[in-house]
Amino acid sequence: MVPRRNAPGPGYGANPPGAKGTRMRTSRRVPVALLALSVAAALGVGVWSSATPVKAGTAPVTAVSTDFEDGTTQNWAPRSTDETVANSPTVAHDGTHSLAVTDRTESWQGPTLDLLDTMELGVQYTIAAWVRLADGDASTSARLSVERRLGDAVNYETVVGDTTLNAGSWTQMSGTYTLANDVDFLTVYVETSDGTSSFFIDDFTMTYVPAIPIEADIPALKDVFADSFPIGAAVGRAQLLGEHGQLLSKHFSTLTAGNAMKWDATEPTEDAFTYTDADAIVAYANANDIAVRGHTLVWHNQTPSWVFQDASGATMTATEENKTLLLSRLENHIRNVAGHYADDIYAWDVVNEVIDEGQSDGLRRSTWYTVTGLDYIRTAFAVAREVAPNAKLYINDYNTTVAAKRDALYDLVSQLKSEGIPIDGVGHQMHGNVDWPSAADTDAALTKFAALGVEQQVTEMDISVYTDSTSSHDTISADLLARQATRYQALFDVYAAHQADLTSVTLWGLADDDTWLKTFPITRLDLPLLFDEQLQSKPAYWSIIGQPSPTASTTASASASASTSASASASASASASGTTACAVTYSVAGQWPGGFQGAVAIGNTGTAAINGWTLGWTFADGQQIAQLWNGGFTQSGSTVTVTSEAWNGTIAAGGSASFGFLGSWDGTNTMPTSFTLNGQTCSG
Ligand code: 9MR
Repeated sequence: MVPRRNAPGPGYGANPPGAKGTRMRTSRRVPVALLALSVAAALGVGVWSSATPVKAGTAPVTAVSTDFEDGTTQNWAPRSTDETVANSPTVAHDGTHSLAVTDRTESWQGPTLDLLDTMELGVQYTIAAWVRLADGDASTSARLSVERRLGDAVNYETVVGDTTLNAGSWTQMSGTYTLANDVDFLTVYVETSDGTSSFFIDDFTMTYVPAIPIEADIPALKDVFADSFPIGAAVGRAQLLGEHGQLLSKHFSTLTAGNAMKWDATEPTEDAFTYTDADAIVAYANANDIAVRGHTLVWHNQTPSWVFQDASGATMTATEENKTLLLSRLENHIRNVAGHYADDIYAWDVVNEVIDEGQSDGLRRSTWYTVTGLDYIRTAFAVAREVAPNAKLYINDYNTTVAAKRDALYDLVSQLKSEGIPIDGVGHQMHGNVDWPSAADTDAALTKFAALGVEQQVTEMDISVYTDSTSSHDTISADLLARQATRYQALFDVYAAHQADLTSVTLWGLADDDTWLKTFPITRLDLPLLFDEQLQSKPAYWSIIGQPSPTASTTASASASASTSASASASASASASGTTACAVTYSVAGQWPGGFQGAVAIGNTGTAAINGWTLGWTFADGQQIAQLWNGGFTQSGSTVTVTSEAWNGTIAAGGSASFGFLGSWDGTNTMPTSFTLNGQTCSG
């Protein structure tokens, strides 16, 4: 695949390392925990999955660590009966031992570790290992993957793509993985890309950062934009689980399957259709009243190679016979996939990225085009309309803010519409960055297509923090996040001005913990979405809903309460001057040796709104709060004072506000039962 770029912006084109390949998908079986979470999400109820660790916080927790210093293989085993896996004192990354794999006869052979009882569903793990070739072996590359099975269905998922190993030195391989499918077999393994060199691994770790609950009290995006357009996110199965699922159902009224409906996922081999992940996503959407965009029926990427092979297995050339074969495969694919989801999908990206403004006719020279001309587009729309008559049919592309690109797309859509091809809408992907595109160019794109009488959608929006393809930061500064917020706001202002033409705006991802921009155009830290890696709201979120980001006010309220903490806490515990109508629910959401997570809801049982709140209580057993969300807090001795944030200070009569925290305990963890609200005892 040839990376391409004709304009500023992050750019993309090739499959990034770690992308899911054309592997077989499992048959569908929704685990009980997932069903429980879906139902809970549908009800808007926060629950802890039994499969999810109940701890929360920001420090990584080690789930597995093997350093081989005890002289054993620490449960690592060979993948086959050929190779030998043994503890070795020959070399070590740290200490004196490592694990050696020798006698390999195939490149896929290597050391493997059973994770079935260790890895939890829906938790994002960082998996890392140090790998080294035997002395004297020529440089080669290795990759680290997960093999998961359910019954007879086997999947191989790359966690760390091909990584060069140099003779005589250790290389760290590190990547993230979230188990999103039910399994009855689960292992991690290391193999080489080719060849059969012996190699060593050492200091393998599998860690995770415990989830923080989502912010339950911040405005839901789907409510904020209810009068403008549905708002969506692109997701995979991992985004349906736990806190991710809660975030998705709280904020979004439409979703797109980021990969699960593409050709490589739905028809990996000819006429064998698999919908495991896509069906799970659609079921979640239906259970949570979220509309589904279909993405995508025809693309030049993520299409298995068999599609473009002629009857003899050779790559297709432009002959009449091949054109007939390719169009019949296309028709069969769309008949099945769009037909399968005829009642579930309200809009399909029928064709994706067919424009190349560098060509004199503006048409991408994909195999689709070179073998069939424009007929693949005509066929795709005609068949989609026939089998999914209720779906809006879209042509989707990136860089429509670039004049030459949008003009080429406009000309194509005009021509096809004049031929009677059923194109209902134009999708603007809107992959941008902190400086690009401008509001003026975005306005020009939406204005141009309004004149064509088609619907429009923003289909894949994200805002990279980088403006080039080479920079890389270890941390992203607050300034950069503020610049990102400004860009988001500028573009959403344009969308709002065009809301009559726009039938949805979709972000290309749910939160910064999972975005294609972490591996494209290079592997680097990128944070392009509205929610951060812990699923908490970013300045970009606050900018598009038109409210000040509480990041600043959190600090302000924390320092303000710090300066008054002595008197505030005294009044909370000792000098409550009366009673006020409120009911506080305090619960321990999870507890483990030394730590716990608390959840507090303040109910206003009076008849007037509470405008700004300060809640106080006293811990009986020396518990200490370490971190608190949806409020500012101080703790003086055993007395705790929590103050509202800008966005959750008002509690309407009959309404409630809630916050959560992480704390430490020792011996006993008695829950407080009496509280003060704004200096008065909570009663009622
Ligand atoms: O988000 C998708 C990513 O996980 C895949 O690895 C990638 C590879 O083709 O495709 C990504 O989604 C693309 C979308 O389907 C079409 N427009 C560009 C998106 C980002 O590459």
